[in-house]
Amino acid sequence: MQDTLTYKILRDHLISGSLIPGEEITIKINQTLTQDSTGTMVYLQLEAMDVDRIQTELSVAYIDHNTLQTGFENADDHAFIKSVAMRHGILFSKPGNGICHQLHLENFGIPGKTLLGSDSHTPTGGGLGMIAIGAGGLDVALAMAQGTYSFTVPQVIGIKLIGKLNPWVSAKDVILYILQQLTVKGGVGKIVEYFGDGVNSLSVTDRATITNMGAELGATTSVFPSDDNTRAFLASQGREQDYRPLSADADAIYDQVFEVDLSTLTPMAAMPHSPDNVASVADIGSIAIDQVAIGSCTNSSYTDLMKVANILKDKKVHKNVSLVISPGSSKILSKMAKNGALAHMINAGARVIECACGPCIGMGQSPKSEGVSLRTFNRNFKGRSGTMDADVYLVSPETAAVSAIYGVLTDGRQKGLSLEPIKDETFPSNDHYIVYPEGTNKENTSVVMGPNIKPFPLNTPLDKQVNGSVVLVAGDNITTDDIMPSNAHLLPYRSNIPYLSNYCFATIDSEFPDRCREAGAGIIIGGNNYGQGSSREHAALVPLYLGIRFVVAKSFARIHRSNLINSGIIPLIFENPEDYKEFKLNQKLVIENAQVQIENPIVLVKNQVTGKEYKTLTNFSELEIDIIRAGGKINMIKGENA
Ligand code: MIC
Ligand code: SF4
Repeated sequence: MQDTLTYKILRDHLISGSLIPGEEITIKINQTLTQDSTGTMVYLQLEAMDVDRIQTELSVAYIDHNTLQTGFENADDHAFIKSVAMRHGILFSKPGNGICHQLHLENFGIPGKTLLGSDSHTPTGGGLGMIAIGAGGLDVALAMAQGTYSFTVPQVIGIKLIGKLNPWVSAKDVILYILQQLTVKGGVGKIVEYFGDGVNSLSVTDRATITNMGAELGATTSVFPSDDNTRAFLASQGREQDYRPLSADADAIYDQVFEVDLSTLTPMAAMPHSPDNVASVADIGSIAIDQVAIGSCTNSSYTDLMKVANILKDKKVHKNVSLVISPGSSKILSKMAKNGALAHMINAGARVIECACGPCIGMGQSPKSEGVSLRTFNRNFKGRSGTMDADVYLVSPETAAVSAIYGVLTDGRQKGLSLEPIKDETFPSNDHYIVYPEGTNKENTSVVMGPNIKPFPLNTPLDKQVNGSVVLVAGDNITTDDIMPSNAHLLPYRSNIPYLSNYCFATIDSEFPDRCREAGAGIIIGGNNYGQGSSREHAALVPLYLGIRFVVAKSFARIHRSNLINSGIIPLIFENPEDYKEFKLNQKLVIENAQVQIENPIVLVKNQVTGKEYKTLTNFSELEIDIIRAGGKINMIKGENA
């Protein structure tokens, strides 16, 4: 058949459409996951859909982002999510259990199954041979309600791994190298599939580090074969029965092939402020550091943290460095408490914090002013750490740990330290953090709503004429952290769009919200890869609340484009990217005859003063046209059910 693994799994789940790149397909979704910072919107939307029981085989609501609880807001959100989970048959993972992606890998992921998650790093599940896709909350709510997901068939990039990694070089360096080569837009419209002999040398958690950060390539997802290492991982979690071998056909045809010789890689770092701004640690040199943060869904596995503990054993964290460690799961923390690894960390002078996202999303541990922080995380966008002028470098756990000892960015290979091999372990199952919805249902459980939970905004059906003023001209690679910043102050308001609207684009243009209010109807002009990063649909719902009608950009990131469409905001692409230069603040633009134009491959955007028309590309599927016409997906569903 010459089939890629990607197409084999997609074909197994295909409900409608053809597996041809660019075509829209609908697939069956076996599992979903949500986390709390996107979860409140998901569950408000699920309630709005008026379903009884979910249609997936398994759905889990994790609490891992907003665990600081500086006021009642986070705890109210947790109670709300739990109440909806119990009503619909969804498992609830309590705060403290760990980070959703690590937990899903350990407890629920199954090779060959599909997973849709309201978090952009859902592709972590690809390390187990799943097709695991990140999506906006509304798409995940729909997947729970209907058991399906529709999307455009991506191309498949085959990354052939050969050779074996050398000591002090690890999975993080592999994906940093790939990011250096392919950039943060290199994976847009693509699925990245790994194959070749080098795959065998990587454990499931190594693979999961790589698929996790495939999100930073902009890829729809990334996937590894399921093999003996997969069986061993599942067995270590007491789930060997979930194993099934999976791989591409030997003569599989990829749309593009890229080879990486693992034996040639060296320790790498992504420099401020983008995950693709990558250089080797040796080339960057021994810059002084103030903070080291180890953890996040990228690098908080048992093996990663054991490597860190072994490096720290009998050593001392440098006097100028604050070392923070957040383990990925309660199982990992419990194991390290038993085997003494935790003591090595504490004795070295580390600050061990809760099993949660924590500093990765700016929930505490912000570096000092102009501080330099080395992090094992996946994103180093400006300001994401909570300190606008901090410099964040992304590195592997090995590089982070050895650098914490020396106080400067350090290539571990040059220090003559030996690395102890990590013994395989088994993990006794502990589901004491999981609340099962047994015995509960819609009739006997009510929704618990705290005062900070406000209704989400709804658009109106597409007008004949869509007009507004340009309220922002943004550059390339605008992230969803730019559009709707997240930090310890703002995350408690993820269920309160009116409050969040005061901070939209706050780090780029503090006058943006007022300008939108004054304009009444606004238009955003964007550069390349507009909306990269997180899956937060707040980056569409907040602009909707502020009156944004359409966005014209050179190109869009996948999840954000879908979130805009789901909110009824029209994403248009410049046919001629040079036109971008002609747009200025406060220009009045219009799409005339919008209801008809929207069906065409080209929509004309007219400057109302000069009369000049600009050609923009739509690339909309039939479903997307219907959603935009209805003024968003919820309106479309309501219309269908009326
Ligand atoms: C992130 O890493 O940016 C987040 C926070 O996990 C987001 C989700 C969110 O914004 O709540 C993501 O990656 O989708
Ligand atoms: Fe959490 Fe960070 Fe992973 Fe997002 S990237 S899910 S904030 S650990």
